[in-house]
Amino acid sequence: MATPTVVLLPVWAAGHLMSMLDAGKRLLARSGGALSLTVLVVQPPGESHRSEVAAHIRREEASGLDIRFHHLPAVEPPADCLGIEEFVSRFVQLHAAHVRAAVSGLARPVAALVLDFFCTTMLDVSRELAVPAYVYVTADAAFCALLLRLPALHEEVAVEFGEMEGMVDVPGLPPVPPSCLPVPVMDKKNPNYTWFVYHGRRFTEAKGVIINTVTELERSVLAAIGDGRCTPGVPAPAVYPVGPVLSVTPPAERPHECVRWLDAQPPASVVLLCFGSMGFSTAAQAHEIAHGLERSGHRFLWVLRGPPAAGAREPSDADLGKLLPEGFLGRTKEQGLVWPAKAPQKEILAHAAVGGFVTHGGWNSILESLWFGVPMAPWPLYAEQHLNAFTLVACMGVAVAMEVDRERNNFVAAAELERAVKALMERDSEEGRRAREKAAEMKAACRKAVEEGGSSYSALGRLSEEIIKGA
Ligand code: UPG
Repeated sequence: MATPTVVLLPVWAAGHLMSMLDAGKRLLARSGGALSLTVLVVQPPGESHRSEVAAHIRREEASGLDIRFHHLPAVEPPADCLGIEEFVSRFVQLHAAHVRAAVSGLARPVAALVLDFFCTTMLDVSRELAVPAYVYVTADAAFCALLLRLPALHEEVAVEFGEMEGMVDVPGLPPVPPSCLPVPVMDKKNPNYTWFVYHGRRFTEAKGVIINTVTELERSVLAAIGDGRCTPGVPAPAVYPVGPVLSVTPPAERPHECVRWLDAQPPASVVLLCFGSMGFSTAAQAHEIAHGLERSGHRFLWVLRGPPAAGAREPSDADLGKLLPEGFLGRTKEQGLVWPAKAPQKEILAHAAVGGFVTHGGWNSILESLWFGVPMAPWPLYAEQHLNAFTLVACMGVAVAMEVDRERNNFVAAAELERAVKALMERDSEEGRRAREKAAEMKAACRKAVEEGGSSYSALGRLSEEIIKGA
């Protein structure tokens, strides 16, 4: 009989696609050849996404692993969407007939369907086809707990969360200040919010929830999900914390310019600033960052770029000159490097010269930082990043807090950045010392988790057995 296959349905954004593909590959390896992998590829809207996805697929196809890519027919994107969460959810929903046809037409027996958390509408397809379905959460368990809890919270909190009295109760987390909730949760009238409530409700219909996290990192919130405290009255979903799922590839043969620059810096002396796949570069904010860094006196590597969709061309020195204060690049020649394009973040975090990371707090960036034991100062911008910033400081203790003005487009003043960088980097800072120690502890925990006998290794084993049993 043909090897049963696990069908993955990822969304196309790099932070989702790569994470899910890697988790799938680990499952494949853990099954010892008992399972194969089929990836349903949604044709993403927009040329830049399409070529990025095509490049990932080419790389995976060359890997020689038992992975097949099944391209779904192109679908007209939904019109009149108010935000990205609504857009992604509706766009995926429009693929239902194609997903049904693809899954039912596969030559191999389908053992399970694994859906990105934005794809819960496809639980209907899995039910129709009687295929067990799992949800894959590319973010952390805290976010998963909030989503599971959201349908009930929606009933309990009559006003907007931003106007409520007191704190938000998410089992397994300390009381959450409403100002730390994810962006889509902050406006109940927005369809993005409605979609979050929808996905949270549907998570419990899945056979299990696979989370890219580590038990040792989020023990109490994982326990709260597992024992049903986040979903009273509904059977708790099985939880599989299988992280950190990161594709750490060997360094390039010819070291990247950023890495060569780091080679010349003392150990743990450089603060990295990098803001995810979308980048972040408004002129007003760039000025504040520049002043803050310069005044901090610490060495820095600043990845300064805007969203890739804004144009294929990365900013030139002349463009940078317009974004940065006059004379900044000249004055800080010895202190730092401003890199105006996508940088090899994992290689940079792996470098001994890096001692701290100012990050937008995307979950992949957080896991990469912890994998290399680098403490952080979170600067949340969008999606669930404000909640991540809260858990990094309040639960995990691996970061120093930085004051971000949510009312002003997440503005951080130069003086605040200077303070946070000093707190993060200076040897005699108590806050920094605690974050460094915790980050070192979590580095060890993350590495142990994926080794034989580790928590994530075992969770992946349980998942693989469960899927094989049902195949
Ligand atoms: N990266 C680089 N170089 C850069 C910028 C980014 O290599 O110059 C990489 C980085 O190493 C990481 C990825 O790009 O692997 C970025 O992933 P992540 O940190 O998760 O950020 P986003 O791409 O913004 O991720 C989206 C959401 C985020 C969420 C994540 C997972 O914005 O909030 O946690 O998806 O669901």
